[in-house]
Amino acid sequence: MASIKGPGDRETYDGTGLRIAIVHARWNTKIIDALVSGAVKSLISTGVSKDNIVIQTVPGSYELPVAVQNIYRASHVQAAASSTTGDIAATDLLSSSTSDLTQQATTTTSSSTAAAAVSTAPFDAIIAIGVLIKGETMHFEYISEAVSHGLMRVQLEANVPVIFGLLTLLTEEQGLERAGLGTGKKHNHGEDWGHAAVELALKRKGWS
Ligand code: DLZ
Repeated sequence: MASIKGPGDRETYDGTGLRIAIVHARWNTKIIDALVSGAVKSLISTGVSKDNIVIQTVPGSYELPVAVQNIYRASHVQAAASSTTGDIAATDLLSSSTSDLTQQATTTTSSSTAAAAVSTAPFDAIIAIGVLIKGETMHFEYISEAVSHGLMRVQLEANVPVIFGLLTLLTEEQGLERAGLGTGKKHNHGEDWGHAAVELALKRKGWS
């Protein structure tokens, strides 16, 4: 019998003008890279500008909650500074707070186009991506639970959508399948996370 599991039909959402952060762990890089690419691809497909997608990395999944919390806070600081000076570049966020490891989703846009497209508003949503693979000890259970609770806590306390891109895997093969790299039906969960970020970002604007 075919599986009934899946995200269901979704409406089409217009991500134009949204500013989205992706924070990802570096452990299990092959799977991570595919998931991040999937998320970026789907964000762009909805109209989010490449210049308004900020990517930060952390060593492992355990660091995701504190990184999400800080990048979101820093984006508010940047937005406030920008509204007084009017000319702070998006990348200044990085030096003002979480200074390491950030990159714009693209660096190839011409300067005039980038200047028009880059937003300095606080992030509308943040996608947290990590890949935990069960080993021989209880490590996996502790980190999975801590990160899940941590991300939920951050999104409720900060009132910003934090998309749960944490894969908790029993085998590497499960991860490859979910990143669209497996031998079965190719589906990249990162794409779902990008769409979820846009939908929640827009709905949150409507709720507030
Ligand atoms: C230490 C560790 C291990 C064993 N496995 C993973 C993993 O599968 N996925 C992951 O994202 N991170 C792993 N880590 C690193 C921890 O998340 C964390 O970075 C370190 O314990 C330092 O706090």
